[in-house]
Amino acid sequence: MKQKNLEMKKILQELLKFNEKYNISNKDKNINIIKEEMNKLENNEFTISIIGTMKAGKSTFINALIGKEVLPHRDTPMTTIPTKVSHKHGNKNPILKINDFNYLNNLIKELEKKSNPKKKFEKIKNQYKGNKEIFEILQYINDIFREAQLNQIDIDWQRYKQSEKLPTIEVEFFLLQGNNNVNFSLIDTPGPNENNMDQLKELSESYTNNSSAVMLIIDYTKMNGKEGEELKIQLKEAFGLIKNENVFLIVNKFDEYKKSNSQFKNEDDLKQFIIKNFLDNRKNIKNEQIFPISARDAFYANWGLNNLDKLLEMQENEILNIFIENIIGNKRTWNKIKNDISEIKEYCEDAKNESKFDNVQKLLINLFNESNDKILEVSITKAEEIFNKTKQYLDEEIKNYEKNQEQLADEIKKIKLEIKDLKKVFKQLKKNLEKEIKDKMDFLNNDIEKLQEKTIKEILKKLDKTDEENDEKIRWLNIFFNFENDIIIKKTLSDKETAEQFLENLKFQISDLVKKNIKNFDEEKITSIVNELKRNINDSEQYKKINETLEKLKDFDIKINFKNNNFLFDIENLIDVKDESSYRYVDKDDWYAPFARLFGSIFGQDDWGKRRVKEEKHVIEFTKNDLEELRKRIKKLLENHINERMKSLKDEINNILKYIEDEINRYVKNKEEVLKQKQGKSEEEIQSNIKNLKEEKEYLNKLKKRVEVIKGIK
Ligand SMILES: Nc1nc2c(ncn2[C@@H]2O[C@H](COP(=O)(O)OP(=O)(O)O)[C@@H](O)[C@H]2O)c(=O)[nH]1
Ligand SMILES: [Mg+2]
Repeated sequence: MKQKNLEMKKILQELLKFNEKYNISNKDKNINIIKEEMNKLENNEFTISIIGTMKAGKSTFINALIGKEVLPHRDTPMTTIPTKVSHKHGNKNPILKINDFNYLNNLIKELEKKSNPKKKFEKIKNQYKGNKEIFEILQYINDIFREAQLNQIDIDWQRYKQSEKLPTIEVEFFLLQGNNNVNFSLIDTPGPNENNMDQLKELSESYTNNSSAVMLIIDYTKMNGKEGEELKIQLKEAFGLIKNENVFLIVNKFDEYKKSNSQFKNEDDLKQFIIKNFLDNRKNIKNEQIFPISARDAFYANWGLNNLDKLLEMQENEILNIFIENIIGNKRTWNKIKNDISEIKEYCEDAKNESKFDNVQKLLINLFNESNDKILEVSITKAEEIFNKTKQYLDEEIKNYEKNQEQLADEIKKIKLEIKDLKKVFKQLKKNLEKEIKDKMDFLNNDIEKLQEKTIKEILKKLDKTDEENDEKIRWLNIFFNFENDIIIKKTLSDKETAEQFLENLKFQISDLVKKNIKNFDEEKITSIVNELKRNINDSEQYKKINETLEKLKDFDIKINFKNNNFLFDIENLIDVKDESSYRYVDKDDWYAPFARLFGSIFGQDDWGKRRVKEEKHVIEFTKNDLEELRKRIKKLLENHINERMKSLKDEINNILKYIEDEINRYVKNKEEVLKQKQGKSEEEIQSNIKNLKEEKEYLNKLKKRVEVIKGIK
């Protein structure tokens, strides 16, 4: 292999690695192309795809080029599977190699199983010799494929994407005699209308795409109307597959030009017509790439020239008849000249000239001479296309990763902000609640005095009622404002037990009153404060925000419960039963007693005629001082009670805050964990990915530069 080719093959090898490794667009196709190109470089293989509509004369054209009848033409059945024809130095007699015969034999086996009625098929060998055998076997292979399709047997068309799997005829091309430095091949592909199978179309496209050059055979007689439209599409497709300069248009059957009035003035007129009508004025297709020829006349003229000495003895046969008809003109002329070899030779040479086939032959020889460069050139073109795709892929991947990186930074920022926000919002909530509790407390403290007075009033009212039974009938209300003796209640009882009972009752009533008032206070004030607090928490912006983030708080019910605190209002030591004893003088019952009393009054002795009697009294007294003391005690009790309530309210609120804080902390911790991961691992990952891709791109650029060097060496 030449140095340049070797280097190019190495580059392709590297490009192949890229395409195997990454998801580059049309990856599979790229891989196939690279492998084909490597193959061609390795084997110095130059391939020309012959494409064209059915019956345009492809096979005839190939036969004419080779100078031998190696492909079935005339009215033989259509081609289904492409056939490769390779120039092989020294092979005068064509050899058909079926490299894929194992696969075909398996297909045959399946066909035998499926066919109904049972059919026996001949096995296929790996090699056949001579025109007759080759024609037969190619036809047979076509039959097999057709039958397989009819019997719904799956055909693995993909395998034929590797051109070495195609049936290959090896024969020495007349024009290339003696040359063996290039593996020069033509591929006869089925026309698009020869078989409707998409797979076949795909196959043909893949060959066209991988060829060093393409010769598109156009039927001169079918350039108008519906056929012309089809041709237009075909041309467009062909030019999409291969560089313009490597496409050659062969306008076949140009012998028909003379036979009828043509729409074209001359050849140039025809060429212009093609460029204008079929190629949308493609500027870079030159006149020189269009060849009006007659493949049939060229073939038979050559055949005649090659068989001049045998013609005399030749029995009448099909080929001779066609020769006579097309080259000589008719049987009559033939009969006149058939003994004059030089005359026949002249006819042949005239026909050959008129067929304009020389131009195509020159083209073939040129292509052959340039084939080494062309192989390299095509591989460079293909490589450049794939380079671009690969670069595009790498660029996009880098862009994606960079976008990822940006997104990640954004996300990190968001999380950090969220954490900060949440903490701030919570702090605000806490502060608000604390302030609110303090306000409520102040508010309640204001209530203490009112409650105290209210309670006192009620107690006094009660005392007043008690008073009604009092002997001394002290109207307390008057006294309240203008106390006489500072005594509000005074009850004197002679019986101790009754007195104590009275006092007990009084104590109970006062305590009960205080209790009742505190209970009411709890129910009205404290409950409403708790409810208000609850509402305020729920409605607060902060709570809503926290709730939104945590989700969890949704089902969290704010409960503020108070323990029932039992208390006894104690008025011991405030009012007591005081025991008093006194003496009284009562008249004696003695007979002298009245006299004694009389004398006593004269002498100023009160106790004469009387006796002293001791009397027990039990007094209950409630004074103004006692009232003050009671007021103080009530106040103290209220204060204690409210403090206790507020303390437990604070505790409850703190519990709530603690719960929220715990949830926030848990959430923040999770987020921080995520953050750590994102900041650490993923960022690192992305960065290393970007770095790798950039290195890959750099390497790709180096490879591309190596291609530039090869290009420069020419
Ligand atoms: N008039 C004329 N007929 C041709 C020429 N070349 C081929 N044909 C005829 O066109 C038909 C199809 O030829 P063939 O080579 O089998 O076409 P393919 O289907 O494209 O391979 C045959 O009958 C040929 O004899 C030509 O140059 N002039
Ligand atoms: Mg054909």
